[in-house]
Amino acid sequence: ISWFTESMREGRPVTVESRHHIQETLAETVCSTPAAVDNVSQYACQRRTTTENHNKMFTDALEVLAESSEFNENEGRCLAFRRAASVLKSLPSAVRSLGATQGLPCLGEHTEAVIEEILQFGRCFKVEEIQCDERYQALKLFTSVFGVGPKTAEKWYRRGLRSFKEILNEPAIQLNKMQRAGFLYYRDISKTVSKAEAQALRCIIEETVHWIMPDAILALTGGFRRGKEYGHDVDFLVTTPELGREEGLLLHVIDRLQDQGILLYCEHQGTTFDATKLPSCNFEAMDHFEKCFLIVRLYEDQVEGGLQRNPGDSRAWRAIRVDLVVPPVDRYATALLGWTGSRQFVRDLRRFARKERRMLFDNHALYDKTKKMFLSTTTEEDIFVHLGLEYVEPWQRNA
Ligand code: DCT
Ligand code: MG
Repeated sequence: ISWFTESMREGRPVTVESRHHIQETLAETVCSTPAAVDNVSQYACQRRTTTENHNKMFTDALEVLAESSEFNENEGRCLAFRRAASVLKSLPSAVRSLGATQGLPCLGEHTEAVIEEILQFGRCFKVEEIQCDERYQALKLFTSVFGVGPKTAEKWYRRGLRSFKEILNEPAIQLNKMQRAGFLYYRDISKTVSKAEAQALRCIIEETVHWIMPDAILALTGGFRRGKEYGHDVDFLVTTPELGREEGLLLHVIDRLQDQGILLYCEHQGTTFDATKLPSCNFEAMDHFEKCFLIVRLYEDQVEGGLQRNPGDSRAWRAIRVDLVVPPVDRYATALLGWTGSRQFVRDLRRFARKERRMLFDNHALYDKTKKMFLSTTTEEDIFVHLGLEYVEPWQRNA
């Protein structure tokens, strides 16, 4: 989402709070059902969202609508549905009547209509229509391949391609290395990764990193740090206690994984980090730290309780997607916060910083525009303190 479109969207008169106050008051007087929760913030970083989602029926539907908007390049709509879903995920109980949503932020008329329909019929017809749509189905299928984004998927769809078989049999299509790996290991990496599998990978990465540098710092990030049971990949942050000693470490780790014969795919990106640059306003842009996107072989006997298997699969291993990111140690806290996610939580941290505090925040730094200076951030807690926010534990960041 570009800074421009986000600002445009947020440019509407900011009487939101007063409107919500009126809506809440109305809800209390008009409806017999009390408002679900008082004072829910419009910012995910001011809400606590565990993995327990009491409103999955609604959020799943909104997720389909968000995804479909994304495929149609309607970023505003996509974000609006994602924000609404995120608010519902934070609620301590299931929404049982439309009255219970009164006063909640970020629920637009489309979302209200979806909730109403699901409450009444147990399903949303618009969502079902999208799920039956040929283009949606094709784009969803194509973007499920590692290395295939919405642009490539759209290009293939426009060529009239509808299945993997058609793509792989089309001589004019040149897959890049990442996409070739994506197809090659599709059955494994399109399957979720369990907590036990993530833990096993942590042991492998830890052993490898510490074999090279015994005092290196390693953290499991992403969804698993937030306490999720399943994920689509396993994300790690690696750094060294002394600034500068991280240089060359990642290439060494990659070599070592290669020597162990467990590296199935590797794309390494060198650092483009520039300490003088202000934090970026573009949330979608990838950060500048050195990193690698891997596909790693994980064996049955390395996982407590064994691997998750596809039916009829007799192999003793499966392939898993792993990301390793190497920030310099003085950027460790901002990188950790960014890579722990969730995307919606971090997106709102950045929006909150900009709009409420005149600060810029991204995976590299926190900058105060009023004081015209970078703020020192050694721990995640420091960042919350600078932003004047209550600390939110990783397991409460599942926005
Ligand atoms: N992230 C980031 N910059 C990117 C991509 C991701 O800062 N270019 C952050 C946002 C969330 C976190 O890193 C991990 O990303 P994912 O693995 O995509 O998300 P996840 O929450 O771990 O979800 P999943 O459980 O599906 O892996
Ligand atoms: Mg992840």
